[in-house]
Amino acid sequence: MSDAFAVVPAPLVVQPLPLQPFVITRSTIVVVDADDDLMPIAVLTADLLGRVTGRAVEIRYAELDAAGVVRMRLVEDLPPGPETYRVVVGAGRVRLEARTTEGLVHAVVTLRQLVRERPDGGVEIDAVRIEDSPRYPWRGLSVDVARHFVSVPDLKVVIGLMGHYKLNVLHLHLTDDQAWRLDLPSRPELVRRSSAHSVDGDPGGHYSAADWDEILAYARARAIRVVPEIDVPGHVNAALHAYRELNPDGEPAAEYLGIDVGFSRLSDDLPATHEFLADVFGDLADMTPGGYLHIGGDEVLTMGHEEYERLVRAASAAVTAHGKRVVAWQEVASVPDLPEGTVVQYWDTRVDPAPFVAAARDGAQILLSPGSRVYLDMKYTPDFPLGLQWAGCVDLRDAYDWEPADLVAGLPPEAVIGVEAALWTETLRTLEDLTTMLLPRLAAVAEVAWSAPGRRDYDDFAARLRRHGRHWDRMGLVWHRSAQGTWDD
Ligand code: TNX
Repeated sequence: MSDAFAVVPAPLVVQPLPLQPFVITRSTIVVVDADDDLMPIAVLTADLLGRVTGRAVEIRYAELDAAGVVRMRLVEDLPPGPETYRVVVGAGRVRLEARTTEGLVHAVVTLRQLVRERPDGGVEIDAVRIEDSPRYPWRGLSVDVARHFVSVPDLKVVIGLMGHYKLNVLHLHLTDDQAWRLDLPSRPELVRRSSAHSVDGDPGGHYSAADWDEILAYARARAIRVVPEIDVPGHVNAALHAYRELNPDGEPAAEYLGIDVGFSRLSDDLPATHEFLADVFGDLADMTPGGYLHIGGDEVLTMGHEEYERLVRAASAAVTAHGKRVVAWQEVASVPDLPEGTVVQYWDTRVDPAPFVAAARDGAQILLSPGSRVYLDMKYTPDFPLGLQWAGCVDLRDAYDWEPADLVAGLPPEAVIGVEAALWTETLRTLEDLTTMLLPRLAAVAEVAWSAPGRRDYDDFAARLRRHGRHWDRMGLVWHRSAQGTWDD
């Protein structure tokens, strides 16, 4: 694929057409069927074209199919798949078509990546027909807003980047030893006592119910679902600090702002623990339109296995009681009889995957987040100023050059529901830090999750990504010019 069609992730079919480019001018308009669900997408499109041309672009309803029109509509004559879409550019028209609004959002994103600025300052799109559909239905990014708080405006930048690379699941790690970041009506002390700080005493914060709705709406407009995580039964010091009755001695735990893991825990034999689990997952279910809640389950180093099993069961039951499905880190694979449809998230490539493979054979769905590939909090290179290194260094090519179906020996490929990158924030304080770690690697993970193996080639990817570097610069984003990429000077 040439740089002219620098779409990332690589679409299934890109067919250049022998027609004149579509030139975006003052008279370009967006035309859409009179359908309430389509209007937000039409607005997104008009906004995008407006930014490119520097003037407002009009939206009109249906009827006309004239020249200079970007026409978007829902259609049925597409290959199967809920996210399938088609973009056809040529003969003075652009057609964006999909079966669902999610598909249409993908079409708009692809269109945006196709827009080229000519040397004379004009803006055009080369004639092309693109038909596209993702490999995996779950293409995620997990963001740790507990270790360092991420404000709503900063989170929107991250969500915007996710949308630009067709990622569709934002997993928010909302609680940990250091802090609790979402206000829950039944447990007001959580954010009141445990959200003021971040790691090292840096400033903290939390999301109010109104902030939460804003995040959900911003994500939904970009075809992104939110999967919130409350991490139990370990990583709970913030809760033990806020509610004294969760501690066996009845004394509130001290605030913790370091970056050690594995020391805090709930106690199965305290009745308060079970009330707490029912309350927090009940509130979370009420506040979350999506079908999944993440219960954590990772790195509980101070508890016997039986107690761990009982607490994972209790948390899972609190989730399923509200009609939601459970997501949990790979450690829960050791718990027998997980609820039907549980998603188990693989992360630690250092441990024996046998229990994990067994859980998959038993029907669990598998989400792949191998630390050595998609932990975007790992350093790019040993001397990189930000990030950790426990899973090794992850440079651009490491994030790109792996095959999900071959990652874990013995894992049935059909059990894999998708791929999720993770951004832990022990060392990340600012939006610039976040974007430095995300870009360019997020684009690599997105292509692994979206594009079929036969469509993936590192050199081709790196060539396409060059144009994305220009785009990030234009957006004023701080990013890392990995030595493994090819960038403008
Ligand atoms: C492991 S991944 C953790 C997190 C850390 C991360 C740092 C996982 C389930 N647990 O608590 O933040 O490593 O890379």
